Amino acid sequence: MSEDLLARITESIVGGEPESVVALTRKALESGLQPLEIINQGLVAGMNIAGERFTRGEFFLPHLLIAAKGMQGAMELLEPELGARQQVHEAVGTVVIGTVLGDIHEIGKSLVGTMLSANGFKVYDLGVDVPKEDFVARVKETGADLLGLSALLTTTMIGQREVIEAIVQAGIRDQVKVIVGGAPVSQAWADEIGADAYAANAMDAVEVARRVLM
Ligand code: B12
Repeated sequence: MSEDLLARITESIVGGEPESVVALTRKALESGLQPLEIINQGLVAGMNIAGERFTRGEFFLPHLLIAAKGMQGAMELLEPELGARQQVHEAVGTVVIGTVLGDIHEIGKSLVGTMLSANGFKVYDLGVDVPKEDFVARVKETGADLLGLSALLTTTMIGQREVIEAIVQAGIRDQVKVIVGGAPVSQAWADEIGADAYAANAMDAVEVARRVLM
C-alpha cells in the first residue's frame, strides 16, 4: 500500500501532474510514511526519471518545469513536517546557502537548506543565480560558519571556484567552511577548487556540515 503510494508519486512527477503529486503526498503523510521516504523514494525518484528522459531527448524543458512544480508543491507540505519532527534546542551553526551565478536549479539547494534547518542550523537561503559578491556580503553580514554552494550544470560548477576565490580575496576564508554539491559535483572537484567538503545529498550534507564544524 505505502509502496504503491510512493510509486504513484513518482509516476505523477514524471507524468506532469503536479496536483496529483501534492494530493498523493498528503495521503502518504496521513498514512504514516516518513517525509524523507516520500522525498527520496517518491519525489526525487521521479525527478531523476524526468532528467534521464530529458537526456534521451524524450522530454523537453516544459516537462522538467512541470515535474519541478510538482516537487515544489509537495515540499511545501513536507517542509513543516521535517522541521516539526526534529527536536532542536540551540543553533548548531549558521549557514549561508545558494545556487551559483547562471544556474537556476533550486530544488536540491532548498532541500539541503531545509534539512540543515531541521537539524538545528540557522540557514540564510540566498536563492538561485547568486553572484559571488552576494555570497561574500552575506557571509560577512551574518558571520556564517558555513557556506553551501549548489551547481547543477557542468557549465556553472566553475562558479563555485569563483566564489571560493572571492572569499579568499575578501580575507574571510579562514572564518567560513565551504561545502559544495549538485549533480555534476564530486569529491574530486571539491578538492580541486579548495572546498572544505562535498556532500552528495541532503542527508549527507547534514553529517558533513556537522563534521566540518567540529
Ligand atoms: C528540474 C530540472 C530543471 C528545472 C529546474 C526548476 C527549479 N525550480 O529548480 C528547469 C526546467 C528550470 C531546468 C533548466 C535547465 N536544465 Co535542468 N534539470 C532538472 C532536473 C530534471 C532535476 C533537478 C532536481 O531538482 N533534482 C532533484 C533534487 C532533489 O536533486 P539535486 O538537485 O541533484 O540536489 C541534490 C544533490 O545534488 C545535493 N545538492 C544539491 N545542491 C547542493 C548544495 C550543497 C551545498 C550540497 C552539500 C549538496 C547539494 O543534495 C540535493 C538533495 O539531495 C535535472 C536532472 C537531474 N537528474 O539532476 C536537470 C539537469 C540538471 N538540467 C540540465 C540542463 C541541461 C538544463 C538547462 C541548461 C536546459 C536548457 N536547455 O535550457 C536549463 C538550465 C537553466 C539554468 N540556467 O540553470 C542537465 C544538466 C546537464 C549538465 N551536466 O550540465 C540535467 C542534468 C538534465 C540532463 N540529464 O541533461 N532544469
